[in-house]
Amino acid sequence: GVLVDDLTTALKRGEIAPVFQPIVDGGSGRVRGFEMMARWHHPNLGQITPDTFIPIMERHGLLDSLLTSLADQARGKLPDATYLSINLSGEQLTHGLRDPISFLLEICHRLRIGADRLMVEITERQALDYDCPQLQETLALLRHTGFKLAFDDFGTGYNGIACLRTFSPDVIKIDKSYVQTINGEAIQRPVLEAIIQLSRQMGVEVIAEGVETEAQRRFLLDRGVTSMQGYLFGRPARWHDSCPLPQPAI
Ligand code: G
Ligand code: G
Ligand code: NA
Ligand code: MN
Repeated sequence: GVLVDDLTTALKRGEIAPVFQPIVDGGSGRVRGFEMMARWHHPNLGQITPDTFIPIMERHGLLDSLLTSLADQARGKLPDATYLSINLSGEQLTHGLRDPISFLLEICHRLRIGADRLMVEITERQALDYDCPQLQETLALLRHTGFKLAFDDFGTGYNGIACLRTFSPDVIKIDKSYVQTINGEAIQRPVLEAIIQLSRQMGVEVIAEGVETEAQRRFLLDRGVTSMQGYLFGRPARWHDSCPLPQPAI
């Protein structure tokens, strides 16, 4: 198994690198932003998936160092007029970071972007503690500072609709399991439709995750969802200096 010492070493050696997946306007194909995700290339074991090492890093308070390292590696690379979306754990916001806002401003500084170009994704998968006044305050301050707040994996967690009211995020990212119902099992599709309608009524922007097919793209556009992310448009990829902007697949 992977040990925390391995992860500390991996961070020092720069073995954990960022990949970027485009978030596009599904109508025109224009790139609106990128989600940054961690990839660990272990010298002996090869690629290790985030599902393996992110929880360990979270338990040992290493996610802040991880984000700092990823930001340094991405410095100055974000194309003009696009935003960068990063993943933060609820744990980082409630217990890990002493001053989340200062930390995020420092991340922006490292990236060489303004706060208005940073989107912070918080997974809805783990229950957020609504009653935690400190979390409410932090999320409100986060938005007030100009960062965009997104709820990730929306529809998979425990909080659902209530957390929209409590935290009023700018964006929800509809989990790919719902997007996959578009050409697959019809049974969950009404939930997808309800999430789309509800977010429109609440003025929350929607990003559809895991868009893989033309049928899904059309279905979403027909319902006014334009922001899309998925293999149809581009996989998470390394961002070498020579690498041009990922081209839309449509
Ligand atoms: O990256 P996929 O390609 O496998 O991502 C798996 C999971 O790991 C996702 O839930 C994603 O949010 C999470 N993840 C990837 N990179 C990071 C990171 O840098 N920080 C945090 N907190 N989570 C990440
Ligand atoms: O939890 P989070 O939403 O941050 O993680 C997104 C995960 O979804 C990552 O592991 C990413 O590699 C994966 N992903 C991105 N686009 C697609 C897609 O079109 N299809 C599938 N199956 N997975 C995707
Ligand atoms: Na995410
Ligand atoms: Mn997600």
